[in-house]
Amino acid sequence: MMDSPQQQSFFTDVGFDCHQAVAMPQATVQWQPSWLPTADADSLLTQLHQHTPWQQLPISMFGRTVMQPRLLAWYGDHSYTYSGLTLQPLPWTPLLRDLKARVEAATHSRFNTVLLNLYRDGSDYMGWHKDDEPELGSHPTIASISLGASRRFLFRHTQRKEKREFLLDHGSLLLMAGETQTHWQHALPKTQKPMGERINLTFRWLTPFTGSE
Ligand SMILES: O=C(O)CCC(=O)C(=O)O
Ligand SMILES: [Mn+2]
Repeated sequence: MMDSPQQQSFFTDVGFDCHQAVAMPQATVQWQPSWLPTADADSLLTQLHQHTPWQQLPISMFGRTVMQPRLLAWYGDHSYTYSGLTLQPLPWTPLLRDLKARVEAATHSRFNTVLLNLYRDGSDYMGWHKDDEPELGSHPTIASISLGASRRFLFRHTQRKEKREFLLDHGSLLLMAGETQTHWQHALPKTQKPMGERINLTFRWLTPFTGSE
């Protein structure tokens, strides 16, 4: 389905590109700190904070059901199933559709869904995982935008003793592509430091099952 043309953008037209490659074996990662101009990042943070129907949802882990240590919202064209949970999509808002177009232009990729995570403070976190659900395909391209408090984001290789660390600042763009999800896990650890809110958006391309494969 084609996107409807945007009459007016929510964002400053700065024509940026995401091309700062990070040297990581068996991974394709690009990183652009302060990708969004501060005024755009500020406005996006305020609007998403206020207008998103944030939910705290349970997750199955090792046979137990616990609440996820963050709030989330799922938007786009398809439902998403992970760790025993199926998220039904909310319809694209003009703001998210506009941001998607910006991210697509900067990363030369296409996305049909976005996961929003709200980390209320330093005790909200995301544990070690790969984004390797079958609907994402074998080499998913995932574009991650961060807003609000800067948080540490870690990668660890699944075979080698290698780690990488990024400080995901307000307005930054991190792109994970190629074999990244095959060979590396990532996490957003807890912190005891006093920490404000952070919103993260991960744009993804999902190919839903047809049930006939
Ligand atoms: O909040 C982040 O930066 C990471 C989020 C993440 O890894 C995910 O939603 O799969
Ligand atoms: Mn992830």
